[in-house]
Amino acid sequence: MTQDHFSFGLWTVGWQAVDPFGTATRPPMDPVHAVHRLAELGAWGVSFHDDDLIPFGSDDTARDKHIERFRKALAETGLVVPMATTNLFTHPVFKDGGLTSNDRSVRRFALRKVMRNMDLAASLGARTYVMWGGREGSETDAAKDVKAALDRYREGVDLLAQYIVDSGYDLRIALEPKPNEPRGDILLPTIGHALGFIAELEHRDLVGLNPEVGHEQMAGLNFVHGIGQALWSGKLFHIDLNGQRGPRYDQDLIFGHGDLLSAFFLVDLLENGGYDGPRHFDYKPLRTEDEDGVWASAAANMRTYRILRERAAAFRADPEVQEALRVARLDELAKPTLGDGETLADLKQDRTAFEEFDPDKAAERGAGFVVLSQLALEHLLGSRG
Ligand SMILES: [Mn+2]
Repeated sequence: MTQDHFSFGLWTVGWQAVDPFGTATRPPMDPVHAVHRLAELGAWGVSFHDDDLIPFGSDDTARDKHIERFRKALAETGLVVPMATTNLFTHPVFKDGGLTSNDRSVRRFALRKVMRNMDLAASLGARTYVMWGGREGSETDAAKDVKAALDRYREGVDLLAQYIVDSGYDLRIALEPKPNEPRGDILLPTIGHALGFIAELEHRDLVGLNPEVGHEQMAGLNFVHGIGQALWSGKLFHIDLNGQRGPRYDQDLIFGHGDLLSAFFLVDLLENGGYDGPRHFDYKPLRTEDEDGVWASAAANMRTYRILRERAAAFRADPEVQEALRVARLDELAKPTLGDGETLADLKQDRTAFEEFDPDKAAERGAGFVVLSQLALEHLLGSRG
C-alpha cells in the first residue's frame, strides 16, 4: 500500500492565530518541530513560503542555517517537499501587490524574491510552485488599471516560467485564485478567471491551478464544479483542501468542517477524476486552541479525508447507486450527442430528432436525481454500511 500523499503548509500548523482584531494566542513554532510532528502524524509532505522557513531580511549566513536545519529534519523524517511558494503579501512593501504593484521597483523586487525561492524549491525536489496573489488587486477601481495590471501579471508569470525553463527545473506554476481578502478585490478571483488568464500566457503549458475550497466558496461558487472544470482543462496541478461556511471572511477551517456534502463530492471527484497530485491542507487551527489542538486539527484533516474516501468508494460500489446513476442517465451524458461518423447533415435528416420528437412527452420524464442525491447523503452519513 502506498502512503497517502497528505501535505501541510508550514504556515498552517505554525499559525500563531493573529487575526485583524487580536494578537497571537500561540507561540512561534520551529519549522523543524513542525516537520517532526507532521511526520509522526503520518503526513507525507510539507510545503512552505520562503518567509516561513527563512525570516524576511535574513542574511545569507542565517539563510543557509535555516535551510540546513530544515533539510536535516526532512532527511530524519522522510517528509518530502512537493510544493513551495513565495510570500508577496506580509511585508508592507507589498501593500499594493508584488507582480502587479503600481510601483515598478516593487515588481522587480518581487520577481527576484520568487526566483530566489524557486531555486530553493527546486533544490528540495518540489514539483509545483504556487503563486497566490493575495495583494494583487485594489480597494478602489480608480487606483488599478486592470488591463495594465493583467499585462504586468502576464509578464511576471511568463518571466518566472521562462526562469524555470532556463534553469532546467522540473517545476510547474500553479496559480491560486481568491476573490478578496486581504485586498478588497483580488485579480484572478476565481478558477474561471484564472483559466482565462492562463490561456493568454506564452508559457501556458507550464501554468495551471491550485484552487482552494474556501476561496471559491467565499464567492458563493460550487467548488466541485470548479475542480471539474480545472480537471477538464488539464489544469489541476495542486489543490488546497480546507473548510468554509459560505460567503464570509476566509475561514480556513479543517477539511469537512464547512460544507460537508461538497467535501464528500470533492473527494469522490479527486479519487475518481484523474487527479494524482498531493492532498494538501491549507487551513488554520482554531485560534482557541493550544498546541495539542493544533495537532488534533492536523490529524482531523487527514482522518476526514480518509473517511470521505471510504464513503465515496462505498457509494460508487453500491448496486442501488449504480442503478440510480443509470436511471439518472449519467452514462448517457458521457455519450457524444452525435453518433459515430454522424454529420450535421445526417442529424437534419433524422426525423426522430425533431419532426417526430415529442418534447412534451420527453419533458414528462422525471430525472431521478432526488433518489441519487439521497443515496449519496446516506452513504456520507454512514447509514448504508
Ligand atoms: Mn484560505
